Formats: sequence, C-alpha cells, structure tokens
Amino acid sequence: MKGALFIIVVAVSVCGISAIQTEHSFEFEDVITPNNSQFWVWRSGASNVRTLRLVDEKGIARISLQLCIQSLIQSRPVNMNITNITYTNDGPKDYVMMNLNGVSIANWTTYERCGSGFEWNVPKYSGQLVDSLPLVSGIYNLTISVNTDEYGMEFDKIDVTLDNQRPDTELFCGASLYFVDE
Ligand SMILES: [Ca+2]
Ligand SMILES: [Ca+2]
Repeated sequence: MKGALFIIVVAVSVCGISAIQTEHSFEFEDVITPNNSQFWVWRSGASNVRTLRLVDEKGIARISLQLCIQSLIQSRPVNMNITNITYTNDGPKDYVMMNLNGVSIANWTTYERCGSGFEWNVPKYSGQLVDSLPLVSGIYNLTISVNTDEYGMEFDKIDVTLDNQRPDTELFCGASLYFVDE
C-alpha cells in the first residue's frame, strides 16, 4: 500500500523502557483501482494533487481501510489517535460516519460553504477525531461511510499518530472502496 510512515517523533523513557510515537498517513485516492477510476479528481491544492470524490445521497458509499497494529512493547497496547482528515467541499454539508470493526468511533460533518466551484480546491480539516484509543496487536477494519448532498464531497488524506507501534509495521495494509446494498 501507499500509506506513508513519515516520522518517528519521540522516544520517551518510562521506567527504563522506551516508547515511541509514529505518524502515518494515507491518501484516499489510493483506494481507487482501474475498475473505479472515475472517482478520483485532480486538485492542485490537494495532498498528492488528487482527491477521492464521493457523491452518495443515500449514505451507502464506504471506504474500508485495513489497519495493521503491532505493539513494540508487547505488554502494552498501541494507542491510536486519528489527528485529522483533510477534505474539500463546495456546497451543502455532508455526514461522515467512522467505525472500527463495526463499532462507531467518530461522526462528523463537512464544512458548508458555497464557492461556485472554487472551494473544491481549498483543503479543509476535520481536526482530531479519535484520541488515545487502545488497540491490542491485530488487524482492524476502519470504515468511513458518507451521506452527502447532491454535489458530494472529496476525501484527500487521513493522518494517524500511534504510540507504541512497531516502526517497521506499516499501519495502512489494505484499502478498498465499495457501495453497500440499499
Ligand atoms: Ca457536499
Ligand atoms: Ca490526496
């Protein structure tokens, strides 16, 4: 996958045991395959100059991200922070629902602003969505579902910070885009 591990930020010594914090990001357009290439949009203002455009007034479009969690210090969980989702929107707001293994972890709405199309190239930020969620080692399914207005919204990038993740384990280890049955 193309998820990026950017930096090992901190090495903190606690009782002689070092814990680290790592930063990870995933470009949403990387869920796109040759079979659904109509969903990406070129945006000069976006990260990687591309976004994933979703228009779903019925709320059945779903992004599925597979997360590989592996504790560095095995006696401790990995604590996950979803620090931001970058998106764009021009027009009415949209509803975003996020589940981890089927359990709701965050619901939020996009910023409503009408810019006659220009707002599609202006990144907007969700801010912190999940704070210190403890996870034992394993593979998790993060789903992001949308219920949009008629013009939709565009997903650009998600940023995650992990405490105690093994630095050689890539967090984003699978991704897909699908539409559930009505
Ligand atoms: Ca919208
Ligand atoms: Ca992007």
